[in-house]
Amino acid sequence: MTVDADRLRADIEANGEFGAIESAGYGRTVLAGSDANRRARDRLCDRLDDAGLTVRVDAVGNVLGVWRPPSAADEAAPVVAGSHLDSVPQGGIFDGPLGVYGALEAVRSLQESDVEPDRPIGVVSFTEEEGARFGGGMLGSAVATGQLDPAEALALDDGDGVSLADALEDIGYRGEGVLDASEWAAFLELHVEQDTRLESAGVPVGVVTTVTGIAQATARIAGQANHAGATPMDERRDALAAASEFVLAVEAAGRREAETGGNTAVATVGRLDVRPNVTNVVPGGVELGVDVRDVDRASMERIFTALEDSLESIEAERPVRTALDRTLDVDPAPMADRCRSALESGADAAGVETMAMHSGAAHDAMRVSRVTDAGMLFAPSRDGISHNPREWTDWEDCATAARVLTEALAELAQK
Ligand code: HGY
Ligand code: MN
Ligand code: MN
Repeated sequence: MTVDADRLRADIEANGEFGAIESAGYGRTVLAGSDANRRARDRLCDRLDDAGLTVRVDAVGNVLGVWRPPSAADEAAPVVAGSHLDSVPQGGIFDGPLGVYGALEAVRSLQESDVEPDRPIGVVSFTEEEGARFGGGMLGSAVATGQLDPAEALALDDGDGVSLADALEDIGYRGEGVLDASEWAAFLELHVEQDTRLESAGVPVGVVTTVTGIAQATARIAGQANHAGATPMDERRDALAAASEFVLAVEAAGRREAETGGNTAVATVGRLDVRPNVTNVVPGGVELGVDVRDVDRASMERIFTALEDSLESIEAERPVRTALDRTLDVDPAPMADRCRSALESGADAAGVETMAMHSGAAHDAMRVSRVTDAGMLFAPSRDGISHNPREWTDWEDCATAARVLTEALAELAQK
C-alpha cells in the first residue's frame, strides 16, 4: 500500500508553523491550552473533517476522528492510531505530530485503496502528553483510560493560576464526556525514536517491545538564606551545596542500574529552582525535578531507595532538611503481541526492514496498553536528538513508517 508522502510532509510542516520559534532547526513551543495549541487543533479538526471523519472533542480536549467505511459492521469496535500535538518548550516538529498526522495519512491511504475494513478506524490526538504546562504527563490518555479523573485533570493548575479547564475553555476545546480507550479494538502509535539505534543500524522502522516505566518526583532541600559575604563558611546552611550532592547521587544511581542492567535505566535532575537565586545570598531553599525510568520496575525502586539514602546522609552531614515526593508513577508497559505482529507483518507487506527495541521515552501508548491492545512503531531520529529544535526525521523515513502503520491498521481492522 502507498501513502502520499508529500501530503504527510505538508501536514507536519504546516503544523510546525504553530508556535514556531527562531532557532537553528525547526523549533516549536506548543503548550496545552495555548493559542498555538488552538491553531494546531483547529487545523487537525479541519483535516479530519476534509477526510470525512466524524470529529469529537472530549472534556479534557482529546480529539478523536473516526472513519466508518461502508464495509465496517455497525457494532464493530474501532482500531485507533494517534499521538499528541503539544510540545515541550522549544521542542521539535515531529515528536507527537508524526503520530497524529501519520495516522490521518494512513486513513486517507486506506480510503484511496481497495481495502474494505471490517472495523471503523480512528485518529486521536491526546491532550498534554508532555506535561510541560500542567505537569504529570500523558494527561489526556490517562483520562481516556480511567487512570486520571477528568475533574482532577481539569483542576490542574499551570503555576500561573490558570487551570486546564480555563485554558481549554479559552481555546474552545473543553468538550463533553471522556473518550474511553477500552472500547477500542487496538491502538497504534507512530513516534520518532528520540535515540540513535535505528540510525546506527540503518534500519527505517523500530517495533517497540516495552515502553519504559517513568516515575517523577520533587526533591526539596531547606537550609537558610544568609549573607554571602558576612556568613563564615562553618556557619552556613547552604541548600544549593547540599542539592549539588543530591544531583550527583541521582546520576550515580542511574549509572549503577544502567551498568548492572540492560542499559535501559536512566535517572535525571532536569529542573532546579534555587531561592532566592541571587549571587550575594547563600541559597536558602532548592526544589529539584527528578525523573527516573526503566523497563524493569524493581530497578526503578532501587534507584529511589538510593535517592532516599542520599537525602538521609545529606541531612546527617549538613544542617538542612530534605523531602522527596513522587508526582508521577507509571509502570513499564509491554506492547501487545497482536500489535507487534501486525506491525511486523505490515512491514513485511511494505518491504520494510524493522528492529525490535524498547522505548526510553514515555508515550500515550503506555496508558492505552492498560485497557486494550497497544503497539508502537518508531521512525529514526537524526543524531538521536529530540525535545530540541534540531529534532529531525527524513521525510522519506516519515513516509516509510506511515506505510507500515497503514498496513498494520489494515490488518488490525479486519475482524
Ligand atoms: O518525557 C517523555 O518521555 C515524553 O516525551 N513525554
Ligand atoms: Mn516528548
Ligand atoms: Mn511524544
